[in-house]
Amino acid sequence: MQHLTAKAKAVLNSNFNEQQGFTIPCEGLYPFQWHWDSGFISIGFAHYDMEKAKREIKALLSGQWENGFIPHIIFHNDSDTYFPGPDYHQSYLHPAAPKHIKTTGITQPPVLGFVLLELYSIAEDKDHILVFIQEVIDKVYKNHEHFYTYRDPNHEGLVYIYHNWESGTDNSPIWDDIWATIDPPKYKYERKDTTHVDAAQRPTNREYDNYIHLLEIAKKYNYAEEKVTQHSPFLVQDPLFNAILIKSNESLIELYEKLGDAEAKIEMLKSWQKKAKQNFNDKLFNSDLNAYVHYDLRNDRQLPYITSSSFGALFAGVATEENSKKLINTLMQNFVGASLYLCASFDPESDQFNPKKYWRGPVWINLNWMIYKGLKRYGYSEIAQRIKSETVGFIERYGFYEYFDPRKNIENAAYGGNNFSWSAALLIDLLNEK
Ligand code: 2M8
Repeated sequence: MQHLTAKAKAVLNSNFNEQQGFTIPCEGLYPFQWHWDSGFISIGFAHYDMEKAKREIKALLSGQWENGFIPHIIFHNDSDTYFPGPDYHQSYLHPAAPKHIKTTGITQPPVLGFVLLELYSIAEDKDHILVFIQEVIDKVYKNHEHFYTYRDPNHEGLVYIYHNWESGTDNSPIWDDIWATIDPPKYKYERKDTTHVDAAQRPTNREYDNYIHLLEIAKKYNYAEEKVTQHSPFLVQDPLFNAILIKSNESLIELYEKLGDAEAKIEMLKSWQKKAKQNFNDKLFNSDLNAYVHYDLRNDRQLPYITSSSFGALFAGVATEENSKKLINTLMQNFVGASLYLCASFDPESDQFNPKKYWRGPVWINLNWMIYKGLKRYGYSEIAQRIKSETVGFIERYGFYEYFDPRKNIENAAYGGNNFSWSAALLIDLLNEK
């Protein structure tokens, strides 16, 4: 296994931009700094190069907007291998966007809170890492404050996303129900992703029209959050996004308690947590499916599908005892019972399950990592060990790919980009657990 860790480090090191201090997810396909990728990447670095782990986070925060918003991509560099790039997004339309650097105007799952706690746990010199955490923690707090101020119009403690790219699970079949409510124009643009990866493993052109359409709406209103709330056809309370926010709230509380002198912030975080945990269970649990599901706030309905995002509730510790048991049964029946490796990104029992296509079925290492931690948290050690060894198994067999086919006995089960950073980073974490 030491050999595998060494290979993982080589992947991360070669994707690290020494001059600007950030790591690309994957050469060619994703040539900039992505928000949740960087969080996971930083955890990998923390095991062997804490300075890089810190630089990664600082580089991400250098793109934070004045109002606390943290964008989904920070464009430290130029590149013509990706669409849509910095010139398309035009973050300058919003007055709070930084002047010194270009970013997008949409966000991604807020991983930084729990990432800081992971860094603390991994660090040997706790005092030293606390100095760094003290330096950045208020920025992360401000980001959470931004979510609860602008993305929770009904004050439920559950925040919405307004773009599928904000979820991180880009072309999940979940979004098909939203696409059915809109009819975007056929835009003219040149996709780059399908020049790097087989188009059969990526979203369709029509799906890209939807993605661009949502960005066009946000740009039309200069990324003003209140306007997006009024006008976007896509307003979704995503169980993974919210679970990550809740997990990060919990981590911030723990860290502020260590740092001291932050009572007001701790109180505020606790009050967000209380409301969030209640409504997460009341509103997002679907008792027919026995799983947490997405809620379409624009059309006031649950989107009744089981995805790997459903299991984020375990990672966050937000599932009640009763719901957690039902959720585990669902995992055992639909995902394990289907004789697949863990964990398919979409319900293998559904007609819309596609084991080869991006977020419509393949296994993703970051989701497996969170589900592994969640299973351990709830005391399901046997199934936790299984997901861990299957995760390592994929990488051992095929290398550091972006996503994998969950079916057993498939000849080539590795898809998307190769030398993919979070696959390497989280493998390092799994193999070097403390
Ligand atoms: C994928 O998303 C980007 C858009 O953000 C894309 O397809 O162009 C997703 O897998 C996302 O979760 C990930 O953060 C990003 C970079 O790895 O790629």
